[in-house]
Amino acid sequence: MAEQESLEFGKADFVLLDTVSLEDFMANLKLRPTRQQNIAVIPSRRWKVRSLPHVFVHHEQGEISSVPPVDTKLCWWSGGNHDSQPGLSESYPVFEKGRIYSYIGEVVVSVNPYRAMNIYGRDTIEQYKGRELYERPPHLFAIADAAYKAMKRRNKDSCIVISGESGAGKTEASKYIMQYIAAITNPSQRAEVERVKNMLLKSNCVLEAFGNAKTNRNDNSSRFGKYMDINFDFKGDPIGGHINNYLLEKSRVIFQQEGERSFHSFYQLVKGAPESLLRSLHIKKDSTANDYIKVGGHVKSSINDGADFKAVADAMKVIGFTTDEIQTVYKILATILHLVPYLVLMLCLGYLPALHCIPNVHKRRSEGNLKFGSDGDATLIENTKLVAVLAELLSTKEENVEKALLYRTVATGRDVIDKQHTDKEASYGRDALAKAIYERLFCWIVGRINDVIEVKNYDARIHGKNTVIGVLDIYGFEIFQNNSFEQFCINYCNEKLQQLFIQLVLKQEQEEYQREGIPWIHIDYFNNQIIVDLVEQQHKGIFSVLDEACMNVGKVTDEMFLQALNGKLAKHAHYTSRKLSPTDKSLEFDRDFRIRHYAGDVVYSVVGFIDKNKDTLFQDFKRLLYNSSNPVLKAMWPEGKLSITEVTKRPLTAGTLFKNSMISLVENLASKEPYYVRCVKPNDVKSPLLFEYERCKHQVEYLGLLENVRVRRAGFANRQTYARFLQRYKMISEFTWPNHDLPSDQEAVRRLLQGCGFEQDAAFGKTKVFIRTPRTIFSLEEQRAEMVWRGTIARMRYRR
Ligand code: AD9
Ligand code: MG
Repeated sequence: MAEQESLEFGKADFVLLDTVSLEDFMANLKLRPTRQQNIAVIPSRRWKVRSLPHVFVHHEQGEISSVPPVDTKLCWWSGGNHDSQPGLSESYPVFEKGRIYSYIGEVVVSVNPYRAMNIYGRDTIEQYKGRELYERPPHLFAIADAAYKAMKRRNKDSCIVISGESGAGKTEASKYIMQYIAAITNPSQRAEVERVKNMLLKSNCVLEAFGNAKTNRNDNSSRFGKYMDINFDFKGDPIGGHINNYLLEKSRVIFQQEGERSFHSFYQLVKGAPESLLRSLHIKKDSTANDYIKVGGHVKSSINDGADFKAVADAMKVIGFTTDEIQTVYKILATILHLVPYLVLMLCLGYLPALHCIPNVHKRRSEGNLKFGSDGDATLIENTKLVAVLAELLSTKEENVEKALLYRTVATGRDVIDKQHTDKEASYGRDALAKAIYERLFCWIVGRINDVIEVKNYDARIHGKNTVIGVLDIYGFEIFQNNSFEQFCINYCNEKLQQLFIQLVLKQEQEEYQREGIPWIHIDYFNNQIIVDLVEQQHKGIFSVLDEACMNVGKVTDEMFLQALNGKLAKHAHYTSRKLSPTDKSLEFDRDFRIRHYAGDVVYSVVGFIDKNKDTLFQDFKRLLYNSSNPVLKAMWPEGKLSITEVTKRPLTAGTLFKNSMISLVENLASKEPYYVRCVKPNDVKSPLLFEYERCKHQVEYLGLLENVRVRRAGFANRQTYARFLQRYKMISEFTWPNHDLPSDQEAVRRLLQGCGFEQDAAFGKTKVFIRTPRTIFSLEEQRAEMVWRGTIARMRYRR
C-alpha cells in the first residue's frame, strides 16, 4: 500500500490519515486487506491536526462509511484538479454523473441537474460544516459555509448573489443555502432561534405559491425578485430576517402567454380548497360547469396544486397568519377569479390552442367573469349577479362596487363630479383592479412575514453586533416569443447584477493588482455598463424616455414612445428598431425595438409599455377597498383614506420605482462581502439527460466566466494587509512571535512565508500580501490551529 498523491485519491476505495494504523482501521471496518482495496494514505499535516484521531473514509461512488468506534470525521478528496490552480476545473464535473458544481475561485458554478440529487441531506451538511472551501468537492454548502464563516470571523455582513437565466436553478439553490444555514446554526437548540429558522424556511413555500408561476421556461418560475437578509447574533445564530421583494409580474393575473399559467395560488385554491370554502367563495368545484377547474386541469405532473394548497395553508398558520387573514387571502384570490375574463385565462394557459377552437365563445365569455356592455349611452355591467358576489367577498356594498366599476370621481376646480367610464375604460379599470389587488396582497403577505421574522429591539450593547447574510434570488434573464415591459425590467435587473459581478470580480480585482504594484497583464472583458446606461441614464435612458412619454398631457401612444426612443437612441450600438435597420424583417414597424443584452438579443414589443409604466389604478377602487368592513383588506389600502381633493401628487412610475429599487439593491449588495453562485441551464427541455454543449457554452461566455477563470488563473486566491496577516499567523514563526523586530511588516511576512517554504507562492504588494493558491492558506491555517491547540493544552497543564 503506497502513499498516493492527492490526484489519485479519487481512485481510492478508502482514504485515511497516516496517523491511523492500518490494522486498527481494518479491524474497525471488519476488513481484510486485499488487492482489490485501493487505500490511499494522506499525510496528517494536510488536515486539521486538531481533529485527530479521525479516520477519513471514502468510497469512490460517493458512499461513505463511518468507522465505529473511532469518532469518524468523514472527508472526501475528489479526483480532478483541486490541488492545482484554482480555475474552471479541467475535469469539469460530468453532468451525467451528477457532479453539478464547480468553482472558479470562490464563485460556485452550478448546472441544473433537472433531477432529485442525493447531495443535500444531513450527512452532506455535516461534511461541509466548518470546512474550508477547497477541502471538499465543490458544493453550494461550501459557499454558504464560507459566507457564514466570513460573517462570523470578521463580523462583516456578507451576501450570496445567485444569478443565471430563467430555470437555471437559482431558487432551488437559495433554498438549499437557507436549509444549510438553518442546519448548522443553533447547536444549543434555543427555542426562539428554532422558531425564527422555521419561519424563514416556511416563508419560501408561501412566497412561491403567490409569487411563482409556470412559464414556458420554468414550471416554477419566480415572478418577483427576492432579497432576504438573515440576521445573526454574536453566537452566529439566526435571530431574524427581512425580505425585500421586487416588482411582481402582476400583469400575469390578467394575461399569460400560450402554454403558461397565472400564479400558482389560483390553481391551488381551486384544486385544493375544501368544497365548503369554495362554495363560500362562489367557486363551484364542478368540472363541467366551472371554468376554474379547467384552469387547474392544465397542470404538468411536476405541480400538485391540491397538495400544495394544504402545505401553503399550513405554512401560513405556522408563520402566524390569523384565520381571518387567511380567509381574506382566499377572498381576494376569488375576487380576482371572478373579475378576470374567462377567455383570457383559458387561452393563455394554452389549454385551448386558439380562439376559433372554443365553441360558443361569446356565450361562454358572459357566463363567468365580469363584462361590460353598453345600452347606447350608458356603460353597463353585463352579469350583474357578479357584483353581489364581489361585494360579499370584499365586504362592501353592492352599489359601491358597481359605482367604482362604472364611474370615476374627478375634481374639476372646486367641484367633484362622477364621470362615467366607457366600456373600454371600465374594462381597463377592472383589469387594473385585478392586478393591483393581487400585487397588494403579495406585498402584504411579504409584510406579514417580515412582521414575524424581523429582529425587534435588538440591543447591540448586550448581544454584540447583529450581522447579516443576504441571499438574492431574483428572476433570471428571459427571452420569450413576446417580450414586454416585464421582460424589459427583468433583463435590466440582470444587467445590473452582471455589472456588479464585473465590478467586484473582474474590475476591482485587476485594479487592486495594479494599485499594489503587482506585475499584471490586463485581462479584457465585456463591460455591460453601456447597456445599463442605455436603460437607466437620466434623460437619454429608456426609462427616462418612457417617463417623459407618460408625463405628457394628451394622448401619447406606445408608437409615439417608440419614435421618441428612435430619436434619442439612433446611434446607440446596443439599440435598434425597424426604422433604424429597415432591412431587418424580424422587427415590426411601430412596435418593436431590440436591445443587444449581455446575454443575447431581445426584441421588445412596445405595446402596453405606457400603461404598464403609468400603472394607474383609479382612486375610486382604493377608496372602495379602504372602506371595506373587512379590517384586513382595509389595512392593505391605507391610501384610500384620502379624498379626491387630497390626492394631488403624481405617483412615481412603475419603471422609475423599479429602477430606484435596483440601484439601491446593488448598493446594498456592494456594501457586503459578496459570494457568487452562477447557475447554468443545461437544456431548454428540462431534461436530466441532456447537456447541450453550445447552450452551456453560451451561458458560460455571457456570464463572464471565462474572464473570471483567466483572472483567477493569473491572479491570487487570497490577499490580506500585512498587519492582518501577521495578526493571524505570527504565532507560527519564531521571527514574528510574539512580535517581530524586522524593519517592516512586509519584511516580517516575507520571513514567515520563507520559513514555511511558501515564499514562491506569494507576491508582495505595497500594503498587502497576495497568496496564489488556497493550499498555502490551508497549510498556514493548519499550522496556526496546531499552535493554538498546543497553547491550549499547555495552558491546561499549567493550570492543573
Ligand atoms: V426563474 O429565473 O425563477 O424562472 P430559477 O429560479 O433559476 O428560474 P429554479 O430554481 O426554479 O430556477 O429551477 C427550475 C427547476 O429546475 C426546479 O423546479 C427543479 O425542478 C430543477 N432544479 C433546479 N435546481 C435543482 C437541483 N439542485 N436539484 C434538482 C433542480 N433539481
Ligand atoms: Mg426562481
